[in-house]
Amino acid sequence: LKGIKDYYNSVDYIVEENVRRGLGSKVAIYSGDEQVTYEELLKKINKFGNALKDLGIERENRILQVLDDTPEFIASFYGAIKAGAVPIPVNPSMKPQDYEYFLNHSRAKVLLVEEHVWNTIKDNRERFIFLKHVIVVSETGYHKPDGMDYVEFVEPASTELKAALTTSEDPAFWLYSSGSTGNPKGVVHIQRSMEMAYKNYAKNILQINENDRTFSASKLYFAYGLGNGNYFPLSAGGSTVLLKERPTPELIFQTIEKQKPTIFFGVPTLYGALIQYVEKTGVIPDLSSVRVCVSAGEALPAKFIQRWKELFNVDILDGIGSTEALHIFLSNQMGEVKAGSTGKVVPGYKAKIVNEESRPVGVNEIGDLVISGDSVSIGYFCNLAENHHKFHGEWMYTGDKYYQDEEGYFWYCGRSDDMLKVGGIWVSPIEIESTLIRHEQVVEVAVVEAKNNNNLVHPKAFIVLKEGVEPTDALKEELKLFVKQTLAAYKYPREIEFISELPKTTTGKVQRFRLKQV
Ligand code: 3SK
Repeated sequence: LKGIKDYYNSVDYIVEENVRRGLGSKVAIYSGDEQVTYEELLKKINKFGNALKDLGIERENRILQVLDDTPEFIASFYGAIKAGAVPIPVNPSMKPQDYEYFLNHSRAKVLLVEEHVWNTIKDNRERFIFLKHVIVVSETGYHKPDGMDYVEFVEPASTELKAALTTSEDPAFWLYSSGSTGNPKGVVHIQRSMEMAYKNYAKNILQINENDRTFSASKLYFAYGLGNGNYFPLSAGGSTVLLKERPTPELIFQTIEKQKPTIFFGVPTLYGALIQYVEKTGVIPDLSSVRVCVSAGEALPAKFIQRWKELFNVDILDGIGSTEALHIFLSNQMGEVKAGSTGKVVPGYKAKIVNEESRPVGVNEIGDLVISGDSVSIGYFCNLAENHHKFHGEWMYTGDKYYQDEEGYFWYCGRSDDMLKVGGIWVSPIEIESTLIRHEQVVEVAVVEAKNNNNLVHPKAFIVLKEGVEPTDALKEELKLFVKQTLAAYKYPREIEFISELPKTTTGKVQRFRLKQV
């Protein structure tokens, strides 16, 4: 056919290939007491894709997916992609006005939504100006005129579906990137992105294979969780363990002991909470099934890596990725962990650190991290200004400040806009934070820029203390001294404020911009 080159649909690579190579009866998804084999998953995918087509949905039409981590999430995500439509998974714990933004900004024609979320937004339906159909996922069945029940929607559809004639560069799905300021941006990913992120990171770094069973505490709507708990294990012919509920330490340990995953994925705050939970209860859960753990989202304090190893005898590989890159592009590697660093470039990506003139900086010099690779987004939907800012030819500005040491390891110094210039010298808030976090009374800390009476910049630390510790002035002085003894004196926090918790995004990143306004 003229106009169609290198026909490719990602569902073929990620799911169908497993059935072709004889893994049809293998369990692909463990979800509570439910198990879904590859054959069953493919049927569910085909039914959802056909049901969308029966509804009149055409290729490139967008579907907003507001779902918990369940087999329906995975089946509808791939069903839409196979039919040529474009699913957009978003967080099911947002506020009603956020869904209005996602629906209107994406022009989604279909909303696929958990009943508990739909109940909070259905009264505003006339404000969703492009929305045509609502499909509700409900435990008891949804029988109201304002939406179709998911089970009844897919029930009459055929289990056979021929994939849409997409190419490797057709849009496959979007994710919304929250960023630290401004409205969320619609990050467009193409059909080949998932295969590329899988090969680059999951195969090269995690050496994932069909014997692996992954468990991600980070949810599937998040780029990190989407790889960890969906297209990584499925592309490998392995299995995924899904947790529908909010991942508390107790539930996470119970799930690991019950479902016996081989790879566990979390974020730094969660590892901190899991360690605290074990120290508080005095019970060490059985993590012997887990061969490797992964952390991303923000820099993992070295003390968490050491403590985790003491408790469970397993390494945590720290890396950094982004919604725009789809997954991790810098990472520590097995047997080569430099605690506190973000490791080296993941094979398949290129990375460099540049100055304000976009020229590479020298060893140990801080600059902007830019990367390039085949899983990187083709751009933000309808956002020329941000596209110009972010994407320069093959290179993408990550917005992170880094330096690279003599051995090629990358060291995170904060977001480009979080860096402080104290007395004309760049200071990384992360460096001060990772010093303070080593103090035994400190649980969490965030450092931001503050100004003195002369409008001069200095570091200010917001600190969450261990339960029961008195927040005294004497302790503030002790903490200042603690930093002065470890770092160059100009880096110590001139101000300290004790706080009960740090403001965070829904994916667990500290929102330093909110602390700057305090
Ligand atoms: O925040 C990260 O480090 C990350 C990692 C993998 C995929 C997506 C993100 C945002």
